[in-house]
Amino acid sequence: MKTTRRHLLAMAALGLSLAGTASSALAADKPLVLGFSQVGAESEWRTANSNSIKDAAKQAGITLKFADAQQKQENQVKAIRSFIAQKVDVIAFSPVVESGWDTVLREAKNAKIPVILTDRAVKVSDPSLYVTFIGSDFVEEGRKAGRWLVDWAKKNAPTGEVNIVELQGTVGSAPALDRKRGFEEIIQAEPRLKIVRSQSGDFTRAKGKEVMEAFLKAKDKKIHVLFAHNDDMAIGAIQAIEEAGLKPAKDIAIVSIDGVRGAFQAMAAGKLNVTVECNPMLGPQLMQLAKDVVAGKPVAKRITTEEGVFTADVAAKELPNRKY
Ligand code: GZL
Repeated sequence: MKTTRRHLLAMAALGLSLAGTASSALAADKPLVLGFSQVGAESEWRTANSNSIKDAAKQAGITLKFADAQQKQENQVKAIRSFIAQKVDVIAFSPVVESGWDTVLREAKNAKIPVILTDRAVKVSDPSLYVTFIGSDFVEEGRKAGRWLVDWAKKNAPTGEVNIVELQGTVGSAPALDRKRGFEEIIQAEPRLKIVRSQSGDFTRAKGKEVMEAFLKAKDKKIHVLFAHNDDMAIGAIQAIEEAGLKPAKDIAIVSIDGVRGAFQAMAAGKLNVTVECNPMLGPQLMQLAKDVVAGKPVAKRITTEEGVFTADVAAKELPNRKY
């Protein structure tokens, strides 16, 4: 059969279009590249959060570019700019503080790279600068801590002043601002419950111990309760309380937040009264969100995680079940 020139051209065009489809299909099959800027490695919670993200990326077949900012905002800005230069498919980050992100997020938007917030929120002038925020409700975590303390005071200090010292998280961070807000919202109903000293321990054990030592040295007010914005600072404070010759959870009641393994061990040892859970295992949800966002699927603007409250009496039983 004589093959006309037109026929050959048609076959060539068909071949090209198939190759084109094939190459775009191959392109579609190339692993999604996610650039992730992590706050740092300041606490047990953060370590569990990072492990969850790394493990989930492997499971999901996603190429993860992971940058540890050592709790410095300028390092996160640098990392995000690097991800933009590398033309990653999607950027995610846990912002160390709430403000100062508009410029770099606008650069990502101009580069048409979607941004997912995990763990902590940002305050920006234009909410379209990020696609979605997945993380805990820190105000509610603060309320839960406050509700536990109001109940504890009714049973253990039914009359008189209850002096509280507070170890705040990183200055300017969403968890520090919101946990304080939620806690104060609840305790204000009980004027006897007073925060007499409050200072940042930057979410670390070392700083938590150092600030608690200073609180204990002050001696101007008897300390009845410690409210710590995370378990690592509470564990550092427990060391300071013991070194001062006092019994943690007995001479000074301690309410904390995160629910890390170290907190369960402290509760089982009778040194911590309660921890409010803050779930760091965001990895699997983040990877699904990254795929959905890149595929152009609609995603909720705000996704919160379900969390509980764990008191010392259940710690030993619960410890084997803890995933972080
Ligand atoms: C909370 C997270 C906080 C933890 C701390 O989601 O941002 O940062 O409570 C961690 O342990 O350092």
